[in-house]
Formats: sequence, structure tokens, C-alpha cells
Amino acid sequence: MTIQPASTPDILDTGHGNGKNRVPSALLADLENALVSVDRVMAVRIVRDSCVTGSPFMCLETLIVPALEEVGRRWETGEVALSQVYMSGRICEEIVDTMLPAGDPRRVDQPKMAIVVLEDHHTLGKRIVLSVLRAGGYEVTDYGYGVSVDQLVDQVTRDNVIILLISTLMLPAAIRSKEAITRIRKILPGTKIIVGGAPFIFDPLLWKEVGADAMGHAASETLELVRRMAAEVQR
Ligand code: B12
Repeated sequence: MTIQPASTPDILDTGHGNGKNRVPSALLADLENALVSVDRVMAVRIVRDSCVTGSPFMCLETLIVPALEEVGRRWETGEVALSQVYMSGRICEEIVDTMLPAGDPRRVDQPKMAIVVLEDHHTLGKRIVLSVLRAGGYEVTDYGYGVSVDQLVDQVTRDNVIILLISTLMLPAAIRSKEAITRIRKILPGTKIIVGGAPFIFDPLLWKEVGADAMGHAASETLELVRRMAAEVQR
């Protein structure tokens, strides 16, 4: 299947990064096309050739994330199958793995931090956020994905986590974060909790309703949020 750059202008503002980041719409369409065709080699080549300048995070948020979102939108309209969405996600995960640095052993002095995908198997957002934090010099414990509320409360308490990042892509999981946050606050009242993922973007008040301290729209906001939270807990 070939994806046409459906009546888009030559340059797209993807909406990520305050409108500063613009990529050619043809490039996005090429990447979408490679993803739904499960053409891993082509997808890697497109990203590699178009991301030679600038930071890898910029590339992620202006090219890879919008391309994946567009594949998802086409799934919603019945144009592509779930298997194509799945393979697109897997290919993007592999690309992200090669682009973003693994943890640096020399970490900044920081409060204990952890990240989780709560009751959800959408891992890509967490992976990107984690990479941004690690690239920014933070050591972050990765609790993985599909973690239940009970498991999360146990882990956070055991590790005495001071800054917790929760990612959810499914609305039910986002709503469940309220129970996790309430229980964690009872045991560790000083813990700062940042949430993120699609449900919090769709409903801009949801992060407050679940009791979080902050929400992040994109991985690029994460470092600033974490720095702010770290400053608050160290005050
Ligand atoms: C790819 C995808 C999948 C892949 C996931 C592959 C993987 N390994 O992650 C597969 C095919 C497996 C999948 C499965 C399902 N999916 Co799905 N999926 C998507 C899709 C198309 C893209 C998600 C994605 O990876 N985006 C790219 C990443 C990088 O973006 P992101 O997660 O939003 O993260 C960014 C920001 O949100 C932010 N961020 C994220 N987390 C955090 C956390 C913090 C602390 C901060 C600061 C920032 C932050 O930073 C990231 C980078 O900028 C979305 C559609 C969409 N528009 O989101 C549907 C979507 C999330 N899926 C959906 C559904 C329904 C499902 C299934 C139930 C389908 C099914 N019938 O089986 C299953 C359930 C899986 C499960 N149990 O969790 C729905 C959820 C609807 C809802 N209201 O709950 C969506 C919204 C599609 C839709 N509109 O119906 N899915």
C-alpha cells in the first residue's frame, strides 16, 4: 500500500516542539509508507538520511512520532491493519534503540527516579522518555510495562522513589493511575509524580484529576519537568 501525502502542504508543522519543528510532508509520507509496508531497511534509511543534523530527540519528535501517529490514525479509519501498526511500532523501537544513547554510568547527583508503563503494553513513549532522561545524565530505574497498581506501589515503596514517571496510552490505564498515585502518596507523601501519554494529551485536565504533580506532552519536555521536580524536592 502506498500512502499519499494526503493534501498536505510541502512542509508540515508536526505540532511537536511548539511549532518550531518542521519536516517536509513528503518525508513523513515516505516513512509512513515504509512502516506500513514493513520495509525496515527503507525506514532506517529515511531516518538516517534525514536526521544527520540536529539532536536525535528532535528527529524523533518531528519525524518518527508523527509518522507512527499517522499510521495509528489510518488504523482507526480502517486503512491499515493492526498487524501493520504493530510492525510499525516494532521498527520504530529498533530505530530508537540505535539512535539514542544507552545509560551513561556517570550520573548527576539526583533524587531516586523510576519510570513505568502502568497496566499497558504501549512501550514506545516510555522508551523515548527514558532515553531522554538517560541522555540528560539521570539514572532512572525502569520498571517496565504492563505493571499493575499493586506491583507499582510495592516497587516505589521498596525503592523509596522520589520522582516517578508514569506512561499510559490506554484511557483505562490512565484512570487507574489515580489509584496508584493515591496509594503512593499515603506511603511516600513527598514523592513527585509526572504522567504522560495520549489520554493526558486528549484530556488536558486528566493529570490533575488523577492527582499527578505534572504532565508531559512530549519527551522533549521531560528534562525540564524533572529538573523542576528535583529542585522542589531538594528545597
Ligand atoms: C503503536 C500502537 C500500538 C502498538 C504498540 C507497540 C509498542 N510496543 O508500543 C500495538 C499494535 C501493540 C498496540 C496495541 C493495542 N492498542 Co494501540 N496504539 C498504537 C498507536 C498507533 C501509537 C502509540 C505510539 O507508540 N505512539 C508513539 C509514542 C512515541 O508516542 P506516545 O506513547 O504518545 O509518547 C510520547 C508522548 O505521549 C510522551 N509521553 C508518553 N509517556 C510519557 C510519560 C511521561 C512521564 C512523559 C513526561 C511523557 C510521556 O512522550 C512520548 C514521546 O514524545 C496509538 C495511537 C495514538 N495516536 O497514540 C494506539 C492506541 C494507543 N492503541 C489503542 C488500542 C485500543 C490498542 C489495543 C487495545 C488494540 C487491540 N484491539 O488489541 C492494543 C492494546 C495493547 C495493550 N494492552 O496495551 C488505542 C487506545 C484507546 C484508548 N482510549 O484507550 C489508541 C489510542 C488507538 C485508538 N485511537 O484507538 N497499539
